[in-house]
Amino acid sequence: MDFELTASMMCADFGNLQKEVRALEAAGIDSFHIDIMDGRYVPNFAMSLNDLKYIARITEKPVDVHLMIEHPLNHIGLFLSNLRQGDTVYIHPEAEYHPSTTLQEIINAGMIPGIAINPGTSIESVAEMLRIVKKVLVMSVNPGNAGQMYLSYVGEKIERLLTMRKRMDFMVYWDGACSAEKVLEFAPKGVKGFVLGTTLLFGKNRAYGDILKDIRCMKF
Ligand code: S6P
Ligand code: MG
Repeated sequence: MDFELTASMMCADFGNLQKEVRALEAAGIDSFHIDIMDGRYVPNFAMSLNDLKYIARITEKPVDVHLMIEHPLNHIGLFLSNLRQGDTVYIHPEAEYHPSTTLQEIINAGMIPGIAINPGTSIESVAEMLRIVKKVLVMSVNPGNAGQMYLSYVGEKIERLLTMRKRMDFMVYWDGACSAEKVLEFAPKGVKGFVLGTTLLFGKNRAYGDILKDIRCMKF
């Protein structure tokens, strides 16, 4: 089964960030997910520009930046200038007056454009953007915090996006409360990647390599 596993770095041990990155690389993680927050668009701060710079500098793996900030266009250059071609930037369309302009900036810089859609955001409200982006990050929890409960009404939206994807050129990614059961159910349906946080990867007292191996070896 071909799917990607991404580490949600806001859940990592910040006292040992370099060690965490190395351990996840050795465990076979596909990429690093960086949750940037401004305390306004979401009621939390989590990670910021310096965390992104540090992780992007010490790893060769792709980085995906999840911008949970108001008006990302105002600061997009700061983020883009610290990424490599092929890294991903997700914006939340409702945080921007002209999200298509911001997405175009991301494309012009050679990065992969993505939108993150909240549990309460309908597909209809982002329909045109599905023609611009390469990735759709479906939030299965409300944005802002790790360790929340899966919101089951999001499942139907994911199924609809997976059907639409066949006619368009985007891939669907999962963010929030991702368990092994969700990977088992949704990878075969076509979800391309899963962001792993406290539900499955961090704080488990198990080696990251064993956890990732168990996920990849499940009987799909
Ligand atoms: C939430 C953020 C996510 C979380 C991740 C945590 O605002 O975008 O990336 O960090 O979902 O995973 P978990 O398993 O703790 O919910
Ligand atoms: Mg995220």
